[in-house]
Amino acid sequence: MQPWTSPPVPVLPGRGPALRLHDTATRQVRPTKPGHTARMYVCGITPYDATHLGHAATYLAFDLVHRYWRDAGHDVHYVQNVTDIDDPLLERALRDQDDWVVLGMRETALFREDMESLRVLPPRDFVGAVEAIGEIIEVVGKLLAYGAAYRIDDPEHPDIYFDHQAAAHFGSESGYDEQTMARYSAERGGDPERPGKRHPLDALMWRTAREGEPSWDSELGAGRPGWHVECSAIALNRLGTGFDVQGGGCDLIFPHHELSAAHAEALTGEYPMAQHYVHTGMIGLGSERMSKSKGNLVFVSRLRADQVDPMALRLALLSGHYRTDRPWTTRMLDEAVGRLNRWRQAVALPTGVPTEDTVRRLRAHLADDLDTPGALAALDAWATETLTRRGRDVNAPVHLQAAVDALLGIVL
Ligand code: 5CA
Ligand code: ZN
Repeated sequence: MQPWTSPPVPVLPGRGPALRLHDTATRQVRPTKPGHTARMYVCGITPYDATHLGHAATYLAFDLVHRYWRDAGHDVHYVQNVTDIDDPLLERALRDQDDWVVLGMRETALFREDMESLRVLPPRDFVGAVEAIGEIIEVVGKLLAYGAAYRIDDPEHPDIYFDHQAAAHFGSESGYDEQTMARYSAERGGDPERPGKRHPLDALMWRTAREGEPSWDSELGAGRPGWHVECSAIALNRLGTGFDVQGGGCDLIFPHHELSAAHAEALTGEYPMAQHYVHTGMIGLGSERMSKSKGNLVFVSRLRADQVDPMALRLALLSGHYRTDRPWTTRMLDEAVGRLNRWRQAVALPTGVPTEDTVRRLRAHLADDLDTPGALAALDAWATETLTRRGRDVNAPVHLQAAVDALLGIVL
């Protein structure tokens, strides 16, 4: 798919420390150690509805990773998928008497616009499941041949499932016990009760054609792909195994990322698929998590239509730490507008206090598992000082603007 257009990114003098991120698999904040090319895969949208603030917060967190690595001199190979064929898309299309292809295209186009408005750097590869069907078929075929996948004993629908015991490290990504896995599998798109499976946690890889559903002909028989194998195939074919970061919201820890990693292990014989599994907290509305299935959504596009400054929205979503579950409130937006105004007033002055120390602190906070509250506080301090005592550095306003743009993606 065509990704969106990249905003320009200023190049800053100097470097910060190595980026440390929390890894779900080891439950530790550990340094990332990318080579010249840093490799990141982030799970993309299922385009049956518009981008809400939860999605936006998640992609903003990984945008900071992208930006930090670039600032550290890395070339970043960023891959993101679009789950443009899956049950929720088909269900929504049926409900609204829409064509599922058109629905997916429309919501993906809106997502691109939303990401562009928020100045999120685009992935190098933006890949729809439909355009990756051939790759997915190949992966499923190999896993069948290796005995890591099997057809269930159902003459009408002999779907193909992954034998989760084929991956020696199954369970190591989430660290969940079997009971927790069973619960999440039932809640998050799995089918533990499906008769004919060898084990309730085995995951669908290829769903044979059903009346009224789209399907693709293949040597596996006509059908459509399961969800987890989509991300394994798309990631491995572009990044190889052992890539630096696998990302997404914490709702994807299990089963999605566990199974994607297990598919990769069974396929390549190598472990781990990713050096860091990085998960964002959930944005809520009121007391509930914002989710398409609950319908309690605030859309980025709606706020844009209401003339909300996307930079204020970006700042509001970055004001909390990415790993904390946090509710969205209009107060967050009001505070971000106030903060942005102060910063803009400060950089509009002809001189300011020198920025070296502020930029050093900004980088240090970001390197510390994306401590955005700390990073914003460092910038607040610079703005307050500049507004009260002005400072004499004629380059300070321009330098600060460049740093805030490059590292936080905010244009003042
Ligand atoms: N297509 C799959 C991933 S392969 C999917 O989960 N799509 S999604 O549209 O449901 O979500 C897109 C991304 O937003 C995922 O990384 C998901 O974890 C994240 N996300 C969804 N809801 C929230 C929320 N309330 N807060 C933060 N992130 C969220
Ligand atoms: Zn995914």
